[in-house]
Amino acid sequence: MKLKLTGVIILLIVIIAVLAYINKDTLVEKQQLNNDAIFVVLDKGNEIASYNMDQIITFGENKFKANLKADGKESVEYEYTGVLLKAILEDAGVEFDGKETAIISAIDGYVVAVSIEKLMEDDNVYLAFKREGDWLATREEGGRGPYQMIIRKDKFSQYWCKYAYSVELN
Ligand SMILES: Nc1nc2c(c(=O)[nH]1)N[C@H]1C(S)=C(S)[C@@H](COP(=O)(O)O)O[C@H]1N2
Ligand SMILES: [Mo]
Repeated sequence: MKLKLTGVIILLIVIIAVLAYINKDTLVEKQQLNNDAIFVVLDKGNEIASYNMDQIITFGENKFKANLKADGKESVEYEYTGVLLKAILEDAGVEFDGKETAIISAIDGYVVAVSIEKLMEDDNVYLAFKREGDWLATREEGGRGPYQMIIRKDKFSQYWCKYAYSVELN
């Protein structure tokens, strides 16, 4: 009886160790996926700058709260980490004069337009990469990242852009 119990305990320890090992590998892979995630700035359809996650993070890891309203669900407030979208555009050296809208495009073909007036506001239009301290999962993983454009002051999130890939001023 005692021997049986010891056997079960050892088996459980082995299972836990294997699961921890597998999980460690997926964490490393996830980190890699996030590092490789690219966000591009376009001008008249041409790529003028491109950033990976390491470069995006150099614009600051700003924490802010915003309300995510998933379809058919109650809205939930989360703490996101991201950079102001305008900071990326300024770094890329885009011309703001005479432009009216920022067009954010996603890998699923979704496109969101944000007025330049809104884009230039303090603490509003972000490119987020973490939620509650964790990297945003990719579309393949069932997430909304690796980059998600978030309009912090919006009461609901229908004008946000999941899997954001590029921005262009028009
Ligand atoms: N890339 C992308 N972003 C998107 C959408 C989409 O289909 N693709 N849907 C929008 C809509 S209609 C809503 S309500 C919000 C929230 O969608 P979710 O519930 O899938 O998070 O994301 C917005 N951003
Ligand atoms: Mo929606």
